[in-house]
Amino acid sequence: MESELSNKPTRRRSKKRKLSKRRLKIKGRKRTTEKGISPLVEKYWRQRYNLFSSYDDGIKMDEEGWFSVTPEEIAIRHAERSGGGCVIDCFSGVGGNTIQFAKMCHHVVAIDLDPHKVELAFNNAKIYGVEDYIDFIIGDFFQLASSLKGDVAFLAPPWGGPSYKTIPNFSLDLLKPKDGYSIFQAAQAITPNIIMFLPRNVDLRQVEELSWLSSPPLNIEIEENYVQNHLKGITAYFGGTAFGKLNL
Ligand code: MGP
Ligand code: SAH
Repeated sequence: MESELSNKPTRRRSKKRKLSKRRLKIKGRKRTTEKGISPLVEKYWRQRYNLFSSYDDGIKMDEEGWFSVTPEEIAIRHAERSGGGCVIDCFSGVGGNTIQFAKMCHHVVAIDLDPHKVELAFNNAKIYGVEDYIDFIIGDFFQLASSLKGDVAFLAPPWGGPSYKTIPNFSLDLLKPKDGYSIFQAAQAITPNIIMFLPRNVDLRQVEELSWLSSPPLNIEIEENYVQNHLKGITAYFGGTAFGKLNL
């Protein structure tokens, strides 16, 4: 009876506990603002080691990079499926995918419209010691596509920001900077071996329709990508990348 009583928090004690919990929360928030982490980014910063296992070695990000980078485990999966040849990373961002392709493939061409992203990707590739396997290009994928050669084209375009998930059935028309059909068609100028990383709420019927843009239709395989049991995105593998590793 005595011990039961002593384990029971008195009103005063539980108030104290609540206060110290709140203090801890504020402390955590202070730490993230001190690091220049905006409230939008905080959630992704907490997942930083899932995004880059070598985060502490000097990885650099910007806001769009934080919410767009492909988690490392998924980027490894994409690289394993790419067959080891030359990969064109058409929207390379801060380099999450580019780095893993460079670790496993002969060569990578990494394209981004934003010069700052290319700087960040170069820094991040150096952290992983793979910068020599990558050609970094500041440019518009749509202008460059017809002059590019590669075994695989990798597409992880902007999804319109973190609010993408509020849409019940995400249409390919919502991809940026052009709709999914235009992005896919531009990639087909390079190769039919296309890997596309898409929102988990994407309209899968539309994704299948992309394979019909070719005659005969391309093989297609759709994969769900989880990190720690949390569905992060969908990958569509087309052409030779469907159903296993690409044979070169
Ligand atoms: P999320 O859904 O914003 O995060 O992004 P999370 O932690 O799953 O959110 P929760 O609220 O559901 O718990 C999940 C993953 O999608 C990110 O880690 C990125 O890899 C990818 N992603 C998100 N956005 C907004 C983009 C984007 O615009 N472009 C690309 N290429 N990938 C994105
Ligand atoms: N897979 C990347 C994230 C890509 S986010 C990673 O893991 O880090 C999408 C990127 O597309 C953004 O960095 C954005 O700057 C870039 N982008 C937008 N329009 C583009 C265009 N027309 N050509 C090339 N890159 C573009």
